[in-house]
Amino acid sequence: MGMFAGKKILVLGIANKKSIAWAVAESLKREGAELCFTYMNDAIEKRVRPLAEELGVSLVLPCDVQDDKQLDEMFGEIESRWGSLDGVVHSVAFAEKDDLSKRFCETSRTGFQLALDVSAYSLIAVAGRARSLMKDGGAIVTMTYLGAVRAVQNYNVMGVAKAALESSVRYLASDLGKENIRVNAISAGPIKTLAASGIPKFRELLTTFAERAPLGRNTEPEDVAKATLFLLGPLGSGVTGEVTYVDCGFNILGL
Ligand code: NAD
Ligand code: 0WE
Repeated sequence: MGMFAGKKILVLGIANKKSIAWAVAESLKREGAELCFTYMNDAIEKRVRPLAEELGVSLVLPCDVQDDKQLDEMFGEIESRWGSLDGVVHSVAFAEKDDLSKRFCETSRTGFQLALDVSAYSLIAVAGRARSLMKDGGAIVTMTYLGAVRAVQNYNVMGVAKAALESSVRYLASDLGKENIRVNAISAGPIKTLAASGIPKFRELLTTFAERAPLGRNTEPEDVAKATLFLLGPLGSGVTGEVTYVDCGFNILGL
């Protein structure tokens, strides 16, 4: 029997097979979980439906996290189809592309609002709704990056959004603990996904990272998936409000 047999898990943030959320979904399925996938628009729906089919996932719902109505409808649908929920994987982030290459001091008000809305507020919006379906308690895991706590060149407003996300993890953990709902984040090392495409010098970043990281290699989506299953499942029962680094040790280094 798998570690997630009979567990109902909502996965937000699959765009394609390179997505971190896809590696997490594959691992959850292997451990017997029942899954729900979401997509933000028609273009992503075209990619996500075949992936859901491949894993035998029949619950695939629209959800642009900037839209309260879509969030309400998605959780309404989960309630009528499943009646309860055990876990959420939140693997969503977005900022204006220009804001990840311009000078940070040129970040616009609207660019700031977009990045924080999609990448940080969405966790609060999701947790607030998932809560009422987690009748036997539950767990929520989100994805963050070192740029939340260090000034990483070009990460800019996304770093500010991830700082807000990591802080929200602590406040949500503090608030939802009484309902036996745990909330944690994984801080992953850089991985070549859709969200990394078009980032200036991302290849160089990966090369330098593998040279310097204590484990001498880059982070793989499977590394992140394993730690997500730990935090989401019974092995993580005593862990909440944490940011767990899954980055081959990169974050521990000084110069
Ligand atoms: P990805 O592009 O595969 O996933 C990002 C997802 O966010 C996509 O599925 C996209 O559809 C979704 N999304 C964007 N705007 C949305 C909206 N308004 N509503 C709903 N969904 C929306 O890339 P990824 O690298 O797998 O990113 C997943 C998470 O991991 C992100 O939070 C990212 O910040 C984080 N992360 C990535 C890396 C990396 O190097 N790739 C490292 C650390 C953390
Ligand atoms: O969180 C991320 C990426 C988030 C992201 C990526 C994009 C690219 C396409 C958010 N919004 C957009 N908008 C787009 O239009 N990562 C952790 C990956 C990443 O992005 C970087 C990094 C790393 C690592 C940007 C600059 C420097 C390092």
